[in-house]
Amino acid sequence: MFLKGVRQLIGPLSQSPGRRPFPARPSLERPFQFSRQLASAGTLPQLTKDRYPYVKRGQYANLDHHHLKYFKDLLGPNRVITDTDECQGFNIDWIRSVRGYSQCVLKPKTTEEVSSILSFCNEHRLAVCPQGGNTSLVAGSVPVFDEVVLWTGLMNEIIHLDDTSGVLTCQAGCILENLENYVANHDLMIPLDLGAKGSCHIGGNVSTNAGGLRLLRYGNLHGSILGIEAVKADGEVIDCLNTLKKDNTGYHLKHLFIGSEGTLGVVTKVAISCPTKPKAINVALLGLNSFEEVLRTLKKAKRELGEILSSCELIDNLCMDLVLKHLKVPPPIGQHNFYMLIETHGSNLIHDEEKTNSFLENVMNEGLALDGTTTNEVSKMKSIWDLRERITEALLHDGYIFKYDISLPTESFYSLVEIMKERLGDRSHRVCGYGHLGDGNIHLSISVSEFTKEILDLIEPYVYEVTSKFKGSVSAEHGIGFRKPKYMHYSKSNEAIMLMKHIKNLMDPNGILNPYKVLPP
Ligand code: FAD
Ligand code: 2HG
Ligand code: ZN
Repeated sequence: MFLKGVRQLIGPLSQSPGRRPFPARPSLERPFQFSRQLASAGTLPQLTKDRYPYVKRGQYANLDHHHLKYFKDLLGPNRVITDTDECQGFNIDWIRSVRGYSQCVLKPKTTEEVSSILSFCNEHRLAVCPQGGNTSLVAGSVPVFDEVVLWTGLMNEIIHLDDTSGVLTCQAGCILENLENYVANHDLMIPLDLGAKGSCHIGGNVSTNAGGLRLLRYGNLHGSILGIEAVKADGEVIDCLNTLKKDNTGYHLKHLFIGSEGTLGVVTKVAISCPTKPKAINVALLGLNSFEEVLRTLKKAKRELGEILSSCELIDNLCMDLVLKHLKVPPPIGQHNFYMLIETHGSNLIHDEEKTNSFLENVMNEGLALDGTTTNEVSKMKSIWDLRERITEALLHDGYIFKYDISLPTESFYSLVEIMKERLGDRSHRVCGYGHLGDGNIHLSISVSEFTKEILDLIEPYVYEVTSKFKGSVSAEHGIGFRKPKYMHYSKSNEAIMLMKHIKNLMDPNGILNPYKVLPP
């Protein structure tokens, strides 16, 4: 449905084969095999140990043939990967910014196998890097040195769906998009959606407390994950696989595993509460001149769309130019400094459509938006969403990318982009911003021709100092991973960091789980 007087989308925007296919993780049918080949193709990123020489390997054992024999006896030869080429894809991150040199990838299928692996590694002081879809944007999912990779991709069983309560129980290695398709057949939806959903695993999502495109409406995983089963570093299985909405029996241990990025345990099963699938979805794309107008439009969207607002995203002109060029599609509306993508989820198509159209009419009449289009046709909504979701992929074609995933008070949301633009001048290709405006979460991206220490030093820690001055968070949704431990103090007190270290020592006294990640040294 298009609004009278508003520029309309003519035909499909994009001939791209689907919503998911970004280069390193494109195929739903064979998400793993294809991605690993691509991850290891082309020029290799510098080894992490050389690029970051100040990070020293811990006192862990070196893998030997006794260890390998144990793993092969446990899993069989086909689920223990030692071939250097095959291991490569597990050693390199999605944006190809780091590279470990693990010589061993383990592919368990059951909780019991994970338990045996961890118990053995703990006893023999072998460091372990848990890995799901390897879409981490903070280099959390790949080894820094030679940690054994524990890949969850074969733990992909859906265990149970209660279609009355909406609770889905599954193994941690299920691909998010597969879960979404599964529950959609039962008129339910997964309360989490992100551009990497064709590759990322639900266990990875839980371990990073992933946010995504509709957090504004459906909240974060601390709310929707009802239960977790996880294996501690010593192999002990912690069964908190609760499926009840309400359960106040003591400490909620599940929260320790949500967002701890594989440093406290390996998540093996999850129970997630799935809302009813919306019957009506509408999408609007607006073009605006200034950030001030963006803020006023956001406020209006919250007031006027109220209970049906499901997403409110921002794209700046530099990101839009890049993604249009990359997708090879014509611009859906005229060129503007800012674009807002607004989506509604509701149960009455006519009512929601009227509401969305009248919202667009109002913001245009008031001169807040200069241009805009609305639609509820599936292919057109997908084309609009592609413009937002595929920016990460488009940026990969713009050189080496420094990424910052920052929470800021909404009024300062775009300031960081402007400040960094000014600081870097012509030393960068592009300093651009996009992200989850409705949640105050900006993705600042800086592209340069190649990584250099000089440019890194110009950006960091300055970018985090500015974030801290604005009282923002240095990680809104991607986590801390390998990239940010030394900057955590910009967002957390010393006392809070010390308590985290105590919890880590209690749960993983030998520090075998995902070392060099999350906690500052
Ligand atoms: P991995 O990358 O494999 O691992 C992530 C971390 O979790 C690592 O520290 C790893 O050790 C740990 N881990 C993985 N599985 C387990 C397990 N079973 N038990 C314990 N630890 C485990 N993130 C967002 O929050 N919002 C977005 O909108 C978003 N969009 C993205 C779009 C693109 C194109 C890409 C490439 C990434 C995006 N991300 C986003 C980042 C990423 O997809 C998320 O962090 C995702 O949750 C990671 O899932 P994964 O299975 O790939 O985990
Ligand atoms: C998104 O919102 C993701 O698209 C990725 O969180 C952000 O590429 C990024 O920096
Ligand atoms: Zn995001």
